[in-house]
Amino acid sequence: MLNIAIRAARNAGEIIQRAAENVNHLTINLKTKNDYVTEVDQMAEQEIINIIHSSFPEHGFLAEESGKQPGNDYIWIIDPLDGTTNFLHGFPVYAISIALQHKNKLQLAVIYDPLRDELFTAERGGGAMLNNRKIRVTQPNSLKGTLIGTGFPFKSKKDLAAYLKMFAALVGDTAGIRRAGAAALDLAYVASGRLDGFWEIGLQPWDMAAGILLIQEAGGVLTDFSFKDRYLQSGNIIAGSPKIHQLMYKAIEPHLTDNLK
Ligand code: 2AM
Ligand code: CA
Repeated sequence: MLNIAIRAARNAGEIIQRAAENVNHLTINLKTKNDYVTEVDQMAEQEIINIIHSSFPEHGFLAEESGKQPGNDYIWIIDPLDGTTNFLHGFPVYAISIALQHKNKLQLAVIYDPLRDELFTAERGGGAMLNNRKIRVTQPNSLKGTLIGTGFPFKSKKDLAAYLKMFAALVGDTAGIRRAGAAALDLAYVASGRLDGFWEIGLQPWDMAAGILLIQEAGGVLTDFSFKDRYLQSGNIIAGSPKIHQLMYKAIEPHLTDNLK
């Protein structure tokens, strides 16, 4: 199943990179650009679903562009292009994210960065890899010197106010905070030790699913803002090594509004 997922991700990567060559030359208005990107997203997603479906016709899907397709106990959670806004601007941070859930448990994860040809993979109980090398989360003793990833809440003004307080609580204690714009890659970077931690409000399941398993298999910890594991439902997530996760939670917790708990 992992090999099929990798093939699907690489093929989608080819579609996206072919489109990227044109996106830089486009001098059309934003509306048309957005439609173009939607087309790229849809083509990449269809490629992924076709490849998986032809090997596993019974499996279900939850994909960003085409939504839910019912199946048996296996569900593939797919973001064909995470970081669409980046892609549209030629900002070189985007990826394909594919995860497989069995009876609500994540079983395998693939995140592929087609620009850098970096393939992050994980299987439950089998560890996490970057291009076939084992990866681990970092183990700092404090926030001092850490590099933390995040995303801005772009939907609700109310969440933005709470978010900015969290940001203020963390920024001074770390070496820096980065907002690169592709949550799946951020999570893969936590798993591979490029980031020491990550938090965001209001993500979608397809932004997170593969990254969650990657971090767990790389020795990291994830929770929602209630210190529970309902992040796929709430979209709110804190991730890092056990120690960094705990320190981030402590900094974030005082700023939680009722709708975030
Ligand atoms: P997407 O490109 O697949 O939609 C970062 O905050 C995450 O939120 C990204 O993974 C991005 O995934 C998603 N997102 C959705 N809409 C967004 C928007 N308007 N601005 C920024 N990120 C957005
Ligand atoms: Ca997307």
